[in-house]
Amino acid sequence: VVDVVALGESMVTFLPSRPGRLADVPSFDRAIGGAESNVVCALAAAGHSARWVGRVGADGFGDHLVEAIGSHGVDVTSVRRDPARPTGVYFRTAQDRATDAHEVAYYRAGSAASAMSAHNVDLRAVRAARVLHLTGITAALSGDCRGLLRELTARRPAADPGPLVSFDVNHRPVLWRDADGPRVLRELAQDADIVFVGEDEARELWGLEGPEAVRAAFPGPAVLVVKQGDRGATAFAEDAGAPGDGNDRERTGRGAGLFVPAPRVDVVAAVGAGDAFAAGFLSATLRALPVRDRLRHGHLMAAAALTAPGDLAVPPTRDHADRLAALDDTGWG
Ligand code: KDG
Repeated sequence: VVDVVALGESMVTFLPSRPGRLADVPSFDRAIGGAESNVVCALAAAGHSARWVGRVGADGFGDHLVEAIGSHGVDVTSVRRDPARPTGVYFRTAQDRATDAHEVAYYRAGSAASAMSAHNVDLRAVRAARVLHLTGITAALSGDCRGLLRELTARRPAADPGPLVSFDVNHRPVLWRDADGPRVLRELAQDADIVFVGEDEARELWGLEGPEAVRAAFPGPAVLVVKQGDRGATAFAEDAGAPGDGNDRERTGRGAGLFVPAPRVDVVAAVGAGDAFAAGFLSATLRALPVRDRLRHGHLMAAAALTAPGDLAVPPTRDHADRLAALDDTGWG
């Protein structure tokens, strides 16, 4: 049993050699992306045992993904190759300094990963973990992928529920070819144990304004984290620490959320920051740290990703992160 398994589509990512519109970028550098594998790569770097489960094509890009993700210390032995479908790829532009915008071009329709289902994925490898991390991106890929996520969230036997299910809503509007996104993502989030959602996503998807409104609409997950951009994040956690363990002060219960500001950083590229945040929060959760520290470790990992051009960044070592997380509030925000 590993600490964390993430299931989802990884893609070869092409990063622009210079800023500008997609139409004008002359060449691209190859990197790797994929929200779920980003999370396990960061967790492996933080010293956790981690596995990525997915499908890639029987092609050179698939070889590259398996090798590159494996080289981060992630177990890739359960990744399946699809001889009939290609590995997904995507291109993006640099983040515009004035507007924060960037362009993304996905080439992933009909990819090997979009054919993932409960019948062609190694479910034993998926369930042999303390935490299973999933995202809403997978739900947008196909009906089969959606069914697989439902299988892993809603259809857990009460007697043997398996790993804690972590779900990052990760709304990617361009990937949704039907209008089901808000409903499907709501159901998946409601059935997960730990949920990450951006304040902006909650507004766009469900018209919910602010962390308290999100919590009221999502009573299901034991832990709900609402990310509030560069300001910080609010966590609602009913299981934060055990009575008498010194964490009582952190226990926020159903009512109140605990807000922790984010450190200020000069953003190079925001892509991947949400994944890094989830990795930091999950790392601290696996170490049974108090909720405040879970949020701080999320922010620290996110800061590393925000200041790197690719989707992945080298996170601080565990010792370094612990020292930074222990700074009092004056060191934050
Ligand atoms: O969160 C970062 C991801 O968005 C990126 O790595 C690519 O998985 C990806 C996607 O679907 O956008």
